Amino acid sequence: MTPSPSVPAELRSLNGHLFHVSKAPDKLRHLINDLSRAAKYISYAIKTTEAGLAGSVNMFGEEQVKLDVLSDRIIQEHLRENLLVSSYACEEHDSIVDLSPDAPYAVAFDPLDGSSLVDANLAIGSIFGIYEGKEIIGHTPREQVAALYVLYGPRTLLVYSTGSGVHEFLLNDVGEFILLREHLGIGDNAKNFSPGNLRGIDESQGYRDIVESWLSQQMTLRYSGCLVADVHHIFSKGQGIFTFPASHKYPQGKLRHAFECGPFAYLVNQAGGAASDGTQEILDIPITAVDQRCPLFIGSKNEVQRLCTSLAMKK
Ligand code: AFP
Repeated sequence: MTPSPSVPAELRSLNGHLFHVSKAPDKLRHLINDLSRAAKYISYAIKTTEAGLAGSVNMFGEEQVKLDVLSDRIIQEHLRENLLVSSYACEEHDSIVDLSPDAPYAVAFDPLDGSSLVDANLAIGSIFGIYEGKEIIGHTPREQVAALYVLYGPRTLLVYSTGSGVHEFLLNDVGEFILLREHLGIGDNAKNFSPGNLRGIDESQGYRDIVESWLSQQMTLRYSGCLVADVHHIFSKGQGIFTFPASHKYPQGKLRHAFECGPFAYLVNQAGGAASDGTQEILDIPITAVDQRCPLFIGSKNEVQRLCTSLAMKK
């Protein structure tokens, strides 16, 4: 839903929206504001550094820190300084990192999803899932108190939910995230499909059948290789399905449960869509390890259901 021009200015800023519309608890609001601040630095770094581009060196001829490592450092610095985070799990570390022991939140994040696309200058993103307390391991994504992602494309967008709808913000020229659309919804039926790991069709007749049915229905193909961009496409069009099944190459799937599948399952669920690993809702799969992976089928409810049925009928 596009906000009417009469929406008061204080409801259009990310902070104002968190406060007045989502009524997020103060500490959660501060944490999300800090994450949005980290995202601004990452957005700037993506535009201004050659790091990650083939053969990139800085003006002194030194090899530059890769953008995914830099993004990780930027987020860590923001998490450390606010004293709101007890621990975090992220793609760049094998185990949980402890911060302030009595702090109210734990954060799972992927600092730069789709980093292999930097060379190609395609859209990339950051993903965050927020839990109350000290632990991430042992929780299910349903227990998140908030999730958000930032999409660094031609424009930088931030999409968040604290459990009362999904809201989209645009980073403007003066460095503020300003409300673009509120209460994003995902319709039950898909017209677009985003099929990851197509190798899976040789190993699962059920996956082959569903992909062939999408082709025969002349559904629209949209696949970029960045989960953030591909699922944002579903939010933006209000329908669609993204798939990434397991296969011989990725026996448990490729996508990480804590920082990719979990936060998106929370957001898509808030928008009326569904997310499954083929047999159960992603929201109910406990997080058992930082590097846990799972298959992901996410988007319009009916299509996710049809896919799960097809997978169950023909292995
Ligand atoms: P990178 O961060 O290594 O680029 O991986 C991105 C990703 O985890 C996710 O964003 C994509 O949906 C998925 O991998 C794409 O995988 P394929 O390149 O195998 O299609």
